[in-house]
Amino acid sequence: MKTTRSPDPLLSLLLLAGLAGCTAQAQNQPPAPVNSPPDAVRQIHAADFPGCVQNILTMASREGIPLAVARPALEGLTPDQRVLDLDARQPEFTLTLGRYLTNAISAERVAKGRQMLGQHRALLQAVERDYGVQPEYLVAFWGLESGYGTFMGDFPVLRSVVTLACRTRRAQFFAGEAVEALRILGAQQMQPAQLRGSWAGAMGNTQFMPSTFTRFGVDRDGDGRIDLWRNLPDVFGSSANFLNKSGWKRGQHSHIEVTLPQGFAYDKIDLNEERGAREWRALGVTQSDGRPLPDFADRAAIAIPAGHRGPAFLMLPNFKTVMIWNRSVLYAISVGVLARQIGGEPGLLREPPADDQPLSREAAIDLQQRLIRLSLYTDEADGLIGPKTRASIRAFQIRSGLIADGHPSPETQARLRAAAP
Ligand SMILES: [Ca+2]
Repeated sequence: MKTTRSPDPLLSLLLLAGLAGCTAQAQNQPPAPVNSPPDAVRQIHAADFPGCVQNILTMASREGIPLAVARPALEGLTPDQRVLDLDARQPEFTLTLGRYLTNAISAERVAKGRQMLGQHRALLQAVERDYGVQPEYLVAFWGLESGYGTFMGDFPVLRSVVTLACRTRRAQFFAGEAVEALRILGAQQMQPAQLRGSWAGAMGNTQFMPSTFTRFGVDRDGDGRIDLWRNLPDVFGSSANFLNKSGWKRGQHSHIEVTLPQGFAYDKIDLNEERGAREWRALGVTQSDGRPLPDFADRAAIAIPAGHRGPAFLMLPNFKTVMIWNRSVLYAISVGVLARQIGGEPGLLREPPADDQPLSREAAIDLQQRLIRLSLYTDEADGLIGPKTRASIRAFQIRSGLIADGHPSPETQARLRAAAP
């Protein structure tokens, strides 16, 4: 999660980025919910703000956090209106792959990433030996999350997550985060004012939520504290530990850029359409530089987030691990593309089409309503381009003689407007 107060444009755009209903809000959510008594959670919203804070204090106490830590930290806490304003900002656009990558991966970010890789090589290689995560991937996460430590957020995290717990619908998640923030204060002997992060509670160089910190944080330099703000051994060790525990496969990339042959059957492209290397090879899929697909373990799906005119990505097992970090396909593509470039490879061999425009919520609703008029879409026109909408677009493309990639390209939108005026 990110603060939108940062100078980096990616931060605000990340909040708006969505594919298949995924947003950066999911970042670093723990695989399992924090173990809290559900009755306390249900009661959280029933009370006014001080009462809600009192409920969190009760939860923290049940979770074994000393009252001597929790009570002074929560005393007199008031809601942070800036946090509520930022939380109320709804996604206005579905970002295009091209726009997302432009914001995530600048030439400067690649250059600085290569510089950081050289500068911290010995440390990164030691972390790789212990956790199996390649140095260029750790640097890529670092670059995307905080611009290599240049924007980590300056909100007091405890106040942010208490505000979100007591004043939004995600009470359960953020109350758990508040308890974990209190646990950090006790274990790390920190003052609430020292625990700084994004408006939504993500902290330090790789923007860990409090629960991610307490579950996966590592004191790698052995000074007795986990410092994700200033200590790079702790930052890299903790990030690699998270990825390792989330299933990272040692030494493997997260994606391969691939080329699909002329006349490819695009109905085989879906996040759930997983095939083995031999099957994809038999369908004519190659690496984008023309070499045959290498063997890979398990099965993998292909993503074409900019349609058939844009790049195609074979999503290897580590792609799924990146999506545990942040459940956005575009984020996961960005991590892999940036990591490969930091590692010395060129960028994408196929650029996203330049004429693809971000789809506003209104334009997406309009598109869905036209599909409804053609009896190709039966769900509610909600302005979210998910799997059902893409399947409907695909059906329209088939009956219009277009390549059926399910992508709302400018041509597909124009043909749809003509067919359903
Ligand atoms: Ca340490």
